[in-house]
Amino acid sequence: MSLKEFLKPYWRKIGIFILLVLLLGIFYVVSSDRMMNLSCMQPGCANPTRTISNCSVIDQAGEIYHLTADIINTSLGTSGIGPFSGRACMYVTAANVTIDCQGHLIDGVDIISETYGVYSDQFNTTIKNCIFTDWNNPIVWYNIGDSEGSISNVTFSGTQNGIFLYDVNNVMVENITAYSNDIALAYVGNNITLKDSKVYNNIYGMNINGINGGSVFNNFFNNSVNVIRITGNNFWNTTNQSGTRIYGNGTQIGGNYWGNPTLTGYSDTCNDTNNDSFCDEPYDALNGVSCTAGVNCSSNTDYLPLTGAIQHHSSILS
Ligand SMILES: [Ca+2]
Ligand SMILES: [Ca+2]
Repeated sequence: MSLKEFLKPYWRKIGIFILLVLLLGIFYVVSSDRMMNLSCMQPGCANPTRTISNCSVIDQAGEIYHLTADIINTSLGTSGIGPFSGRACMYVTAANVTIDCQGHLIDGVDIISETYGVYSDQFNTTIKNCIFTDWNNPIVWYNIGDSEGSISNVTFSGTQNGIFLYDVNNVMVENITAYSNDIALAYVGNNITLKDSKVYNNIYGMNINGINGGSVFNNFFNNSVNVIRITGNNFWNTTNQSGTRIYGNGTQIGGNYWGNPTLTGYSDTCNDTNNDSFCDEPYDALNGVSCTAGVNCSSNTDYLPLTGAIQHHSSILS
């Protein structure tokens, strides 16, 4: 009897066995890939990374983009990418992406109307370690709703309208350095936090419109007008707690340092009779005056304005 004849009664079973093995193999490949994706939601997982060295469409969801070179005098005009006549250097079209400039510069050509360093209308964009100059807006996030995104360690100057978040909620903005802009920060949205930032020598520091539940604390403001407009109800201090002040003496953090270029800002001149390096009276950020808690403070009051600076402001201005 040949082998073929011997196996003949079993062909059907062998076929089914091979089919099962194939199906199991496919299931294994699909499930392991799925597990990798799921595990990437855990802390410490390394998301896929890629490098970019020029203006780009950021279109791979979940990926980290590392900028590896300065982008100088990038001329966009109508040949750029993104919305509004294509005037974005980086145009984010996918969710959950990170742009890490690694300290590199994204520089435009003077201030041309409607030019953007980074434009995103996507969920959970992260922008960090970037320097922007010469844009209408260094960063625009537009019509995202719930964002859950963050902007950190970003410096920008020589821009017209600064960081602009429009109809964007739940954003963390921290460790920002903004100077020599017309407006540094403009928001329309809820639950946007600004902390640990230096906002100075701008014409206007902040323009907060239609926002509620925002938190603004441990920032240094030193602008011609620190807050041009506020609507809604927002927190202008965190609880009195130990921490590193953005500026001045003191081991406790709380509210913001309210300076101005002539050294006559509220934090520059307020009373601190108990020497705790907080102004003795709250600062009503809406009306730009001191107020008495429980009596005449608006719903936009810094109850722990910082004071106790020992240096001239020039020590913090870079
Ligand atoms: Ca330039
Ligand atoms: Ca005090």
